[in-house]
Amino acid sequence: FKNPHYATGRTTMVHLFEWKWDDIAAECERFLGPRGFGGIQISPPNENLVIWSRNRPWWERYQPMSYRLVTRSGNEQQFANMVRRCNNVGVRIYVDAIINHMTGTWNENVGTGGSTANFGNWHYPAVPYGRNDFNWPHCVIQGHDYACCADRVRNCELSGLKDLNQRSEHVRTMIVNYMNRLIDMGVAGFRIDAAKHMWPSDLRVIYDRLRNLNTAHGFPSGARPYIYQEVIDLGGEAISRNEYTPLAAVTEFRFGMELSRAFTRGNQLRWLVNWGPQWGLLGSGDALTFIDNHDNQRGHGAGGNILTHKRPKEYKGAIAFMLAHPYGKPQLMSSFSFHDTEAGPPMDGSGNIISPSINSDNTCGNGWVCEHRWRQIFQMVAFRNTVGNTAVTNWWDNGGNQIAFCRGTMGFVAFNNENWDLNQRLQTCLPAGTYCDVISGEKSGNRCTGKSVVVGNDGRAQIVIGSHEYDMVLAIHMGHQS
Ligand code: ARE
Ligand code: CA
Repeated sequence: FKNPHYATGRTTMVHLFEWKWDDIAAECERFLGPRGFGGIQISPPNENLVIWSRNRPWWERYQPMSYRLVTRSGNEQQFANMVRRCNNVGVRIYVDAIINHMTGTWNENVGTGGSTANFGNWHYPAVPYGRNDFNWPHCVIQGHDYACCADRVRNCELSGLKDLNQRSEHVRTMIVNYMNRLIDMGVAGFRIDAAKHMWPSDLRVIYDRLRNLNTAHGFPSGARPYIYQEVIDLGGEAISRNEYTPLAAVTEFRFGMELSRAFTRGNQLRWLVNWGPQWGLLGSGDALTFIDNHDNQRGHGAGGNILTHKRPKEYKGAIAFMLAHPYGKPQLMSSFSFHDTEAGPPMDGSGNIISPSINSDNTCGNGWVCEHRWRQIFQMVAFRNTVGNTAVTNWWDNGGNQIAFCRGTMGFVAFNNENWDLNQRLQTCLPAGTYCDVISGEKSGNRCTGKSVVVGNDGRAQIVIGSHEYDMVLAIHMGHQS
């Protein structure tokens, strides 16, 4: 369950938060496929409670009403069409699976597919689930439970969301049927929402019953779905991420926390010389890595001082480090812009999501940030694809916040997070020639629109990153020789 089954040479996925299926299909064909992205995490595809009393917040999608594939993102046919079109251009789909709970109790009780529930009776006829499918006695997780009481974290409600009992054979069957239906439609794996709130022994039963990936969608025979479990473990928890790594991969929340700290000068970049398990991070193969996610970019979940698109220079620095360094399996966040942390995606008066528009410079409009279309970000995806499994070599630092390293003989990257310029002759490990920096520009014909870096016969080059430049990174690789 730890292999994403990306198409050959691809390494990175992006979370297209709240995108519609038709728009994702188009994005696969016009951008993600050609640019070498490996996959997409999509918002939950199953029917959710419609919450007009909060003006359709983004979090209504974490309130399952049934496993019917009808949401604001589209219906079942649109979903199937998206998966097929994305797989056709080598981009995999990973589903955000909410299997810990059903909706909380609200005055409104109609789902995005028209299903209803009787909350007082724990009755969800469209699945169907009834009273016996939930954990008893009824209780709600309190803040201090996270530090003391694993059983309460797993058997009580997460903020009032009705807590399913995954030991129930009926619950297991409904969940497995839902996930297998998606596998048959061609998805490559799942994010397991709120995995911490379920017993590992129950999750193991569920995972073991999943079918192999669908060979008609280009997966090798016998391929198991990629599973990454959402377990927030920043330390001091009754439940450890290590309880889940024997099952499948885990979201490594310490990764974004530490890199956010380093790139906001809370820690010197030079300490990243031994980035990885020596920092207390999970083993590389166990970790789904990211800077921000849909929760902590808006102060939900573990919160903290996480870098987001709202601090672009530091954010692009942290993202570039994530993509340049071999540790983990990286996931990019692609957001809609927001001020109100509860606000849903751009929508019209009827609650329909408004599609992103594509500007002439390839960035997005209509309220969509589309970090994945920022040149400094998508070109580092190509960097990661190009350098492959090569090792970090020739680490250099100035004893502070200027660092540089090679990836084998395939790529070289430098960072300047000081108040003064970086201007050094450094070993790039690349063959002699002229390379286009993929951060300040790109290769156009056989010239560079940004900086050119001239590598001499000794592999060295003069590397310049001014402290007032737009970006703090310079990156060159074998794919961008001019
Ligand atoms: C909403 C309302 C609530 C209301 C509830 C029920 O905000 O006021 O009571 O509905 O009607 C998202 C939102 C929630 C939202 C929920 C359902 O973030 O605000 O509740 O959708 O609509 C814990 C969990 C972790 C979880 C985070 C948010 O461990 O699994 O909280 N993250 C996932 C998703 C979220 C989603 C859910 C789970 C629910 O990514 O987007 O919630 O499906 C410590 C602990 C962490 C804990 C954290 C915060 O750091 O270590 O484990 O995270 O505190 O409590
Ligand atoms: Ca639970």
